[in-house]
Amino acid sequence: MTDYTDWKALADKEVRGKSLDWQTPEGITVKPLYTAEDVTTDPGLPGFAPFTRGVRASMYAGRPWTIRQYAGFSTAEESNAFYRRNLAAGQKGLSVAFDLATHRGYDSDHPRVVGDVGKAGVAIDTVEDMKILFDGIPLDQMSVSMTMNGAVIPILAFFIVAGEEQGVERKLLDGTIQNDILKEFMVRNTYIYPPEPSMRIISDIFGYTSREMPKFNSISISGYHMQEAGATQVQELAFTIADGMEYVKYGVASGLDIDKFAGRLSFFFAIGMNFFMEVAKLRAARVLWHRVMTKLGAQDERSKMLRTHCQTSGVSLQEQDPYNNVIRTTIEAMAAMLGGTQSLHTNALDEAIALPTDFSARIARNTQIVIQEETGMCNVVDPLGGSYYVENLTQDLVDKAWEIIERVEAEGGMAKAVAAGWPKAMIETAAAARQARVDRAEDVIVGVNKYRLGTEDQLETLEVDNAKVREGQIARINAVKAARDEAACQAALSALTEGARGDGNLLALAVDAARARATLGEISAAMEQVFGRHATVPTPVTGVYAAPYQGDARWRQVLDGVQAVEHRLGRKPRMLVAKMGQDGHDRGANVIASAFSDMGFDVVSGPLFQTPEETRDLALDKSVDIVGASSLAAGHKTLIPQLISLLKEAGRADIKVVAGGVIPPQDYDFLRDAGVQGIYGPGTNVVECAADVLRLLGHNMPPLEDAA
Ligand code: MLC
Ligand code: 5AD
Repeated sequence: MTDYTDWKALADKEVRGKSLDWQTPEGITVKPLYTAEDVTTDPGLPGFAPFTRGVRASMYAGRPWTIRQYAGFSTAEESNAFYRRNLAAGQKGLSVAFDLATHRGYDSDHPRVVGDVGKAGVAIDTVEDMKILFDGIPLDQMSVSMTMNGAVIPILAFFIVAGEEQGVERKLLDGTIQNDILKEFMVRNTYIYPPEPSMRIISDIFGYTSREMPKFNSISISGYHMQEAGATQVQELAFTIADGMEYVKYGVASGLDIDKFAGRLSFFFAIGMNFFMEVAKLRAARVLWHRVMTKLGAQDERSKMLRTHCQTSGVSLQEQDPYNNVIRTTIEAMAAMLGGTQSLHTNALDEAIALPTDFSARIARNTQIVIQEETGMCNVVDPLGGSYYVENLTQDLVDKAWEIIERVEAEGGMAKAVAAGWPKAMIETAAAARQARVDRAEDVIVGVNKYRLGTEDQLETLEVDNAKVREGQIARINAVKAARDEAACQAALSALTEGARGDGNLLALAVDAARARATLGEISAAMEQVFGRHATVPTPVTGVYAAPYQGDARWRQVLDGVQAVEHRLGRKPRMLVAKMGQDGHDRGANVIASAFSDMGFDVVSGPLFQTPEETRDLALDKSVDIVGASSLAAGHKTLIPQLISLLKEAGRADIKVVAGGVIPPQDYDFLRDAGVQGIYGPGTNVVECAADVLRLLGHNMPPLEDAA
């Protein structure tokens, strides 16, 4: 009988003793071979605790996962038409993407949101918009997910009232609200209120929905955005489960019976390119949730069952050679279904540049339909169950995540950990390390740092005319305000403010205000009067990006360049990393701030959510040489030219402005004409970006070829 030792000897001979172990960013050593000896736990059977192999006995053989594509742009009319076309073509559930003005509790006529209306999602200001969004879509038959966290009270209230006015009873409303604020403070940044009132809002929603809306999933506890921000799979897993624990504790502390609401908690994970790790992550998540819910005293097995939505990873998709994205998304979709997801969004191939078009949305949707209807993959439950590697990884992930969860618990739970800031710092450290591995081509990305094309074809992308959407929204807000019973509306808003001051159920009070045609901005403001608005200052990590570059010739050239500029100026070159508008995606801005400060720049990390005027003031106040505007939510054509004009008016046309982020190549000429001096899209090597900035600052930077 041959055994592992025989295999090891043979393999060593084949590779002449070279180690074949793979160190993953999670700190897991993956071996080249797994055997029965590596499996120490029995995964049990699907449909039974701890649900390692799936939450349903029959899984997809009984009913495939829900094809639920996240979408929304421009107006309610346009998004409604897009939903209907998608449903007719085989999509099974809806998932609404709101614009950033809506997320942050501002009506479309608010001066802070000029660049954001209708851009990254659909603009919703009143119940009337919500009714149009679901026109012809029966809310008792179609399950609807809504990604809303900041303005969760008005949006859920509008949804309930839209249902009511469609003739659908609350108890029949089926769907999910994201309602996960802890990860907003950590990574996604669409918070409105400070943490404490935000947590109360969640308990109020649990209370209301568990009483009134038994089919509705009251939260979607999300790790997705953590992975997008750079978290490793272990971090994503641990912090998501720990967030879930925190919500359950708050719910119980507010007087709810755990088994009355826990069965309607749901989850949301990202599925990236590390295929087996992602499969194992979903299995590990179910084991962990079963463990923590047992610990928290749940009795009903349904309360301990982790049901999840997944989305393939946006950050894994590239602007360069974008048809490769179809391949990536297919692999990720397979990992999600082999991990046992309940619902799935597959990203579109134009992800890195714009929102999906009808064409790219069709390919994305069909990726799932082909798996479900052509491959036979759904006919067997958990086909990877019993794989030595997958079972071993599942256990490893459970153990590694548990260590972090125990740390969170020892420090008093996730709300405290988030306030202390260490989970965010841990994720940003992982993000900076990943960026360095990509820039050094240690982590290969086909078409970006290897096999890059000489010339790229341009994709046709979706463009939203936000000025036009805004005008239309303002007209509708004014019409709603003109037609409503003003006294009744103001009374409902005052009652909401009083409820916020006391302990009224905020959702119940907001439903009254929504019926009285209060706007989203008014409902948000009624609570803001009591709760205030939350703000944070970015604190980028240092030293992580630089570490692997020690001894690198190009790195040295850039450091020398920075020093030469410093010598000339008599101080370090100073750059403001600016985030304007309601775009809270800050991974890129934080990575740039970290890397540039590692290279010797004096970096000013601007706060999130600035107006162009505020950015100008900061640039002047700190006397920066250059402003790097980071834009990932399509506000670039409005906000960056405004900033340049304001700097000119202030007599500081010498301050250079560059732009980075999700910017379609079609917009480059427009931005250059407006005075933008450098544009750095997705896939930019950060060291080369710095080299370019040094050129702008007058340094005679040698080309990359000379660094060898
Ligand atoms: C399922 N069912 C079965 C079955 N499989 N019944 C018998 N046999 C089987 N094999 C039943 C279920 O029990 C359920 O009924 C019903 O069918 C629906 O199945 P489900 O599995 O619950 O699916 P679904 O309704 O799609 O719900 C999935 C979910 C939910 C629980 C994960 O929360 C959800 O849809 N989440 C989506 C979240 C989302 O889209 N987020 C987008 C984020 S984008 P019953 O009666 O038991 O309920 C984002 C990006 C950004 O965040 O940053 O902006
Ligand atoms: N429509 C479609 N997909 C969207 N995403 C974000 N906004 C939209 C939208 N309006 C997707 C992208 C992004 C992820 C967070 O969600 O894939 O990376």
